[in-house]
Amino acid sequence: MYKKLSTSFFGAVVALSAWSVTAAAAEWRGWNIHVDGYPNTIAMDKFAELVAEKTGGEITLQMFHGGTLGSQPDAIEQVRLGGLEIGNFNLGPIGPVAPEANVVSLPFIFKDVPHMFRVLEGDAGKMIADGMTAKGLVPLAWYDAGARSFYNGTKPINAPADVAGMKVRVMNNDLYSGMIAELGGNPSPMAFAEVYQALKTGVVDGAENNWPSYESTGHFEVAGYYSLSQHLIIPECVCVNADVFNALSDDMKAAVTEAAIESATLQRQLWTEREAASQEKVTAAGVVSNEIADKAPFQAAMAPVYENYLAANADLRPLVELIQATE
Ligand code: GTR
Repeated sequence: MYKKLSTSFFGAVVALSAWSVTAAAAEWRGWNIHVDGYPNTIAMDKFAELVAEKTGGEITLQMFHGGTLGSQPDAIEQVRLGGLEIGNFNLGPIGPVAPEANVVSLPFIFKDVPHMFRVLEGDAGKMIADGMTAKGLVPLAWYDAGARSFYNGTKPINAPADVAGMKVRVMNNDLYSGMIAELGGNPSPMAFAEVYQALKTGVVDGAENNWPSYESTGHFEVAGYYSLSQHLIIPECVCVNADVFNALSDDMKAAVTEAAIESATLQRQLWTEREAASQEKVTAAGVVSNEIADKAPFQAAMAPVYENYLAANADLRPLVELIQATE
């Protein structure tokens, strides 16, 4: 009798806890590499707030900023595998995982930031998003990361010959290593968090990034020449684990997507402001920046980078051409 009672009691407890697991709010963990006050950090906090609000508390998101949960390539793997639910990622380190997404890492593929957003909103954007989704990352919205330019501690860069012999940090992606090699430099793939020290100690001579990251990381303190090559315009995503997203009801999917899109609107406004503020700040601190009058030699030098990408991904030629044909 005692045994029977306790078994059924135990069964009831199991049933009850199973019920409460499904009914309980989902708690997501989110990754972001940037510091407090950075446009992406503010926008991801806003996203967390909107997710809770729009899902009526059914989904809550705890954000971990400043790359505290690991490097970007590791975090991308974590979100793909479900160790983390969501992240704000640059498409640069996603490229090695999803070939369609790697198209945005072809140097000079976009004319400018508005062109990039027009592409993302069209058929090419859908192909990129589908390619990422197939690899376990659903992009809910696109963030702005401006244009990336070269910086170093010794001289302004005006022509590819100025890059020759320079050791330049790049993000983890063979396209970027190829890009530096074609300019005659030595590429050094490295995690974002290590770049300041590497520049300071001369492990690398230079790096490349947009104005806000050049400023927020303090790289401008140790590499005071910023040359506006604008060779890469790479979008960023709010990316969620595909299984987590696909398990949501349609209402919940819509709520989370809406929250991401609203956060992107905020991020893009803040981005424009921060680009100007960062440029002003580093200039006041003594940074010497220069326009590059003739970018054609940089663009011409990238032909082998395109050829290699297309040789490895022949099926993606139409995607490249679609982007190039997009007005
Ligand atoms: C920043 C970007 C980061 C990271 C970083 C880097 O502009 O927002 O996600 O990719 O560049 O250079 O590693």
